[in-house]
Amino acid sequence: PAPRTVLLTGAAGGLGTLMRELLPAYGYELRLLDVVPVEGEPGAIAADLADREALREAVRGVDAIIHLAGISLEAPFEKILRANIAGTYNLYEAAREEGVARIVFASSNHAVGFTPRPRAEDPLIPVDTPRRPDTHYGLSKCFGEDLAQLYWDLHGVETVSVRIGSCFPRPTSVRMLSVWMSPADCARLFHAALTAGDVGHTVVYGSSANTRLWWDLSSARALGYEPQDDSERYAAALVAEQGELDDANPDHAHLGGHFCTNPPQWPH
Ligand code: NAI
Ligand code: 15L
Repeated sequence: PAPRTVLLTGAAGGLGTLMRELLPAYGYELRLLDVVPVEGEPGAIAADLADREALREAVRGVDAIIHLAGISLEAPFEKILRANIAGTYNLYEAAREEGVARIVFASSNHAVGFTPRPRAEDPLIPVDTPRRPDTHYGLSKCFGEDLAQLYWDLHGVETVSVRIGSCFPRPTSVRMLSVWMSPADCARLFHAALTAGDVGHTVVYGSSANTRLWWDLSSARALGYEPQDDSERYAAALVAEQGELDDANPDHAHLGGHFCTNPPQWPH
């Protein structure tokens, strides 16, 4: 049966806020969790991913989990270890103990961030390209994908790991023209990931059907995902402002962009 009750971790964050708005239209009842208060949602669970008891209670009775909580930029290893590595482990343990069937894991393009950016005529980057994390942050997403594989093989907990490109209301850089996922397409992809049959552990890239796409969306499409958006309608304005990607600019050399050279730091 299709999942109805879904725990959304990281509900206070940028993506969590967008998904809180968009996912209920698909018929989901969302249970919200974040370490900080979720604006306008007094019923949200305030819990840290370090708190195993709280996680166990939070996942009890849900059909599935969308796991967005964690540090979403670069940070000292100790912080990444606590929030993203141990925190994701704690969530998977809670899911296993409580019999939750499926998790949608917010992985990131930064798990493969040091992959060279494909140039014109190069093939799209396949989903089984070797991991090349660009940061401690990207490394934690590699861990999450491997954890998901282990929990499928060993415990039968299913996961779709979504290597999200850039999911924001609109693209704000020329790089983002290649990796952007519109919020509406993200909701479509999460819905496909929650409802497709027999996913085991499936890794997909998460983006819209961008004209300038760098990676292969076929594993996402195989889940039933049909992206409706294309960043190209923002291209003229962004290129006029920033110029085309430059082969001589190290910030433009890899999928991970500036994360490979000067990664943005988690402010907290
Ligand atoms: P965000 O930084 O806006 O939101 C993350 C949320 O997680 C925050 O509300 C924060 O309070 C919460 N959080 C952090 N540590 C926690 C802990 N120890 N316990 C409980 N909650 C904790 O990030 P955003 O953009 O919403 O991203 C959501 C997820 O998607 C993240 O896992 C991120 O790595 C991933 N992602 C997002 C992309 C994007 O374009 N927005 C791209 C690739 C991956
Ligand atoms: C990510 O993984 C970050 O969480 C997000 O804030 C963006 O920076 C995105 O990657 C990106 O690559 O643009």
